[in-house]
Amino acid sequence: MATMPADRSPDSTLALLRAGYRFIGERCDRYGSDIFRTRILLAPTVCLRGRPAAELFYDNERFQRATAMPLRVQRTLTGRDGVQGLDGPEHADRKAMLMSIMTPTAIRRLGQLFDDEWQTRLTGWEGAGPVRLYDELGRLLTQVVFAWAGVPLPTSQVERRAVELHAMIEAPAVVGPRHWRGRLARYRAERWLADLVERTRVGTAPAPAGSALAVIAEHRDGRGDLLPRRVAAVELLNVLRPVVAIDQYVAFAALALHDHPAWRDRVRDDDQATEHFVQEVRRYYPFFPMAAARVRRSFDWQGHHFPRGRRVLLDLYGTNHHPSLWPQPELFRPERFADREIDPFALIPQGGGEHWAGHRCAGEWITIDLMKRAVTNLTSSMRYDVPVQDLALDLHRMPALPPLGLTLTNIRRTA
Ligand code: HEM
Ligand code: MYR
Repeated sequence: MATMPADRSPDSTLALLRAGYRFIGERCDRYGSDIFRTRILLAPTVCLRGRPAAELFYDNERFQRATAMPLRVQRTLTGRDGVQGLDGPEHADRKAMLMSIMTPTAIRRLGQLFDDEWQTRLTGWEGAGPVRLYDELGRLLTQVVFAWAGVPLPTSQVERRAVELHAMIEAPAVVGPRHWRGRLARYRAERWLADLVERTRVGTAPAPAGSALAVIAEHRDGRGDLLPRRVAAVELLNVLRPVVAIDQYVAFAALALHDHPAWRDRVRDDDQATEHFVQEVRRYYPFFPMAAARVRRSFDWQGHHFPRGRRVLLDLYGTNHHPSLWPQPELFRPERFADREIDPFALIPQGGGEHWAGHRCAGEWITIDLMKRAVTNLTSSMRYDVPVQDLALDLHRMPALPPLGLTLTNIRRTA
């Protein structure tokens, strides 16, 4: 057996929370190895990055998701008993339910709602004071995704639900009040949505056919059973929450346009260039740092032993920045996508492998579509100034938003 480099420290949980996105990458660089051992949450853990590692990690025969996700992440970001922690036929059934919501027609409808709402809000941004893009997009996406998912939301509640969903997204990797806000937000949102699912089932809150609410409330599993309503609420939140999280990618796209102004002209009226730009935003900017799994059955790989039950973390950020996959990975260069196919194990900001058979993100197409629309709206229908502000990304923080969520001023409509 080859020796796996090992972290010396008795436990690296705090180091991980402190180091953030570079935790795995820094150690891989130091050890000269894309695999090393450490202890996280007091248990031995293997950390991996790179293409072969991603291919290994998404092999369902070797890894499972049951008990893989730390509880603090389940209690805030993902919820418990949802698709993220399922394996085998149960996962296939739940994932098929979610993927059935993501038809090309449904994605187009969501995109149309997004563009229409952007235009409506643009009227309000014109002549207004500074607009914090992250916060404003959070509210915009909340309004749009609730309407799309068939979940009733009075205008007066948009702000509250946006804050609630942001609280879940910002909570998993921090300690203190920000973490507890996320737990409370999830507790409240699950209760409210479980009640809505119940009312949909008995017919007092009917949901439009094909909407996420209808599909999830009415879904029957392999045994013909409805989902417990709390689990249905978790899955509904698995659609609502991450669509709102796209506001971070929109803020990152605006940041990239600011740092690389030549791309404002290059993306205008050019779908290919817009696509390359969006893919590079997904590759370059830090978002979901790592994915977690457990060894299902012991095996050996590249001379290393993986015992049954061992937790494994795959560095998503580090794989997207791996020098052997991405020449000059720290340069933002959308043109790198002009002459390369998308490799499902190399560009993995939303997980790798397959959508139906594996745990790859169910909302990847929605994310790309809405990001492209956002880039088009930012470049073709408006002009704005980016006032002096701290725009530095803080890779120590997960998620790594710029401090003011990117503030824009002097917004005016151009088309
Ligand atoms: C899973 C990232 C948007 C729904 C994931 C995973 C990542 C991810 C890293 C886990 C992959 C793994 O476990 O191996 C992101 C990012 C997004 C985003 C960065 C940008 C905002 C979305 C959207 C939706 C969505 C818009 C739904 C509309 C899901 C679901 C899963 C998932 C349901 C669980 C899939 C499974 O376990 O089989 N996402 N996602 N995500 N995502 Fe996303
Ligand atoms: C979603 O809402 O599912 C998509 C976006 C969430 C981004 C959260 C980023 C920080 C998460 C740290 C979790 C570590 C997981 C092992």
